[in-house]
Amino acid sequence: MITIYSDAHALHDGKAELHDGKLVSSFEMPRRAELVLARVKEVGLGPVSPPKIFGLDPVRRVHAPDYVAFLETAWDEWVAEHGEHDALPFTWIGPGMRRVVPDHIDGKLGYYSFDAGTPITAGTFRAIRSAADVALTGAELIVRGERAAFALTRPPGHHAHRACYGGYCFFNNAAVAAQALRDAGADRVAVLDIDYHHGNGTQDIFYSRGDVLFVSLHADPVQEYPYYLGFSDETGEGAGEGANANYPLPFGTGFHTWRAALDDALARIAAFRVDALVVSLGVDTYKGDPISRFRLDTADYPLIGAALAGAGLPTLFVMEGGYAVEAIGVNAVGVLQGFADVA
Ligand code: 6XA
Ligand code: ZN
Repeated sequence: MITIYSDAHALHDGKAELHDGKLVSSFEMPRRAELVLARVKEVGLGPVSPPKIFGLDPVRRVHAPDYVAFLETAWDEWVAEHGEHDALPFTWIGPGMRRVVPDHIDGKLGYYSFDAGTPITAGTFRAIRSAADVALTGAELIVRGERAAFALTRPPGHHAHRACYGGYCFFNNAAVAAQALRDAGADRVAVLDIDYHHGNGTQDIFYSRGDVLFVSLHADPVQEYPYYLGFSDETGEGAGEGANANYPLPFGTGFHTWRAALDDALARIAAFRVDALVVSLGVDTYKGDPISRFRLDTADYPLIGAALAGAGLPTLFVMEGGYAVEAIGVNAVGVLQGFADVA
């Protein structure tokens, strides 16, 4: 299986995030992707290739032009106002307030975001542009007939909405890739999100569309971030009715329960008859993850990969979360090895 990787991800290197009422070191760090890459090489998963440059047009297929333009200049606007430290929002639009884009960068940060855990740094825009290119390069491999590819994206993407960032995510790499697959001729595509957190951004981007099925297994939003989306009664709307499925699972979920939900999700994907599958691959379901509360073990990840291969679909893996850095490589690549062993 080919891995697409660029070290441009390291240009996004946040110092701190608001966590449990304190500013703490960012969980989402460059070392995550470096360790996944090291494991890809260690086990000989396959070749590692740099991304092609696609530019921002394919990004704007799922993100609003004003949002992309905001991200492009946000750091410079922040530095002009506050100096060269990470940009974090501190206020958001509450009920009864007006949705008008402010002139001031502090207002813009709140307007285009939904949390205080996602710093914008000097190199963020270059990193997220590169991550989108990594996902698009992986999608192109699938279009050209590869059975599978691994887009080693960082920062992650699945929390990013059409015009809103949060949850360490700016451009929704999986959504950009799914849209690129559609634009290259796939009639129907599925995005299966197995990260611990609900992929609220991906769901929202495709919610009223019948051509992209979104299915997500995640911690129940009554208990866990992102709290305000990811419930089981969210089934899509309009043309997208029936093309969205959520499997919220309680704190403490172990592999037996998780696997049963995966089998149900895969049956749903089979019934939808898609031409390609995008997997939002988060391994923050791991029992040792510092910000998560599922109980999956390292030995479970190859079994997940094997189950995914059983769907028999051209499959693009797009990296999302996972913060137990000493285990992230073994767990993420374990899924890919499990897939490759069966496919
Ligand atoms: C709040 C938690 C962010 C979750 C990021 C993640 N700071 N999403 O892993 O999949
Ligand atoms: Zn996550």
